Amino acid sequence: MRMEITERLVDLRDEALSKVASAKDLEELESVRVAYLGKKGALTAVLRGLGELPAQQRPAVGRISNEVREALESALAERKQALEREALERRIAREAVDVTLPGRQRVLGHQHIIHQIVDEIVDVFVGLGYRIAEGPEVELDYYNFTALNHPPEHPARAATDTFYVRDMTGASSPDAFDSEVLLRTHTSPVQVRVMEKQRPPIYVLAPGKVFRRDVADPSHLPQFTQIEGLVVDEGITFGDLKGTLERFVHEIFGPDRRVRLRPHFFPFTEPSAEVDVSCAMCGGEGCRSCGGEGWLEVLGCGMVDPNVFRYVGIDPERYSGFAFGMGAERIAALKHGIPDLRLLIEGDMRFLRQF
Ligand code: 2U9
Repeated sequence: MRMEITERLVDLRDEALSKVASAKDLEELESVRVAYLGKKGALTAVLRGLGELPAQQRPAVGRISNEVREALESALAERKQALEREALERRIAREAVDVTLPGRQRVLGHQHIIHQIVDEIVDVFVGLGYRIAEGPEVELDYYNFTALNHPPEHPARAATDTFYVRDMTGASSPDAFDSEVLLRTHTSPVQVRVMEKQRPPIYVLAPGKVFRRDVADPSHLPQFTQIEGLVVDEGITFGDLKGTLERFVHEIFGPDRRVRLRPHFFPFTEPSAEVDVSCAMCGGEGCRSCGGEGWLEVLGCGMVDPNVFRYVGIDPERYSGFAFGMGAERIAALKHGIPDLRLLIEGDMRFLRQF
């Protein structure tokens, strides 16, 4: 009986120790522990049976039992430690950061080409002492047309050319016409508002969005960015206007470009002119890039019409002034050789990231 139980204990020990040694992870190790030392474990069952042994055999068998249990417990503890260390090493290897690797390149964003050109132009005029003025994009007919000397039947007022927000036509009041609400078609109303509030000398630049009922094509956009300038002071002449525009052209397009003025008509200026800059490709000879003309149209300008001064209560006998206007998209297109204004607003990064 004693031999039998001793052999059984030794067999159990060998079997358990080999299972401990081959346990692949902590979970498997725990099931080995439960299988031998748990409440219903094989070794526990043997130890429970000790009480049935004859009294003189108990000490010797008890000692062997304890040795087997201790051997198993210490093998379990040792294997547990080894498995935990392996798990930790695997985790460290998995989470390791190679600080010698080069950093990931981040794509840097940049200002849109339209805003770049607006900033460049603003800088030129701020350098000449102008202030920047802003006003509402949703305007009254009075500021957009009437105070700018547009007669009631002027074609630009037509609903086919201008976006009307609230149509007051047919309202009973005699000045209902002037209170129509529209999307401004130029930034000129900004300068009208400046002149209403401020006495000369006035040197302002008004950049901002404007809206016209045009279908987009290579040279037109229904919404674009206008930059207008206005100077009102004593003794301002057409020569001041020409000198200012030459300075602008040389700063934006380069000192070698020449400037030419052609007579034109605008309701708010008299005399008025369109301004051309000599073609960068042929220098004025005429080539394919300027359509054989030698010149490219960049902006419009003129001396402020005395009627405009009367609307805002500035004395045209004492003061004179000049004004000019340009489309920022058109300036950007001329400067960078962009063949179609629509490219500027389509948001195609393959195009935009070039600037
Ligand atoms: C006030 C008085 C006069 C602004 C002016 C132009 C000439 C002009 C066009 C250029 C291309 C519009 O963007 S465009 O289509 N503008 O040619 N603008 S003079 O004259 C003013 C402005 C405000 C009080």
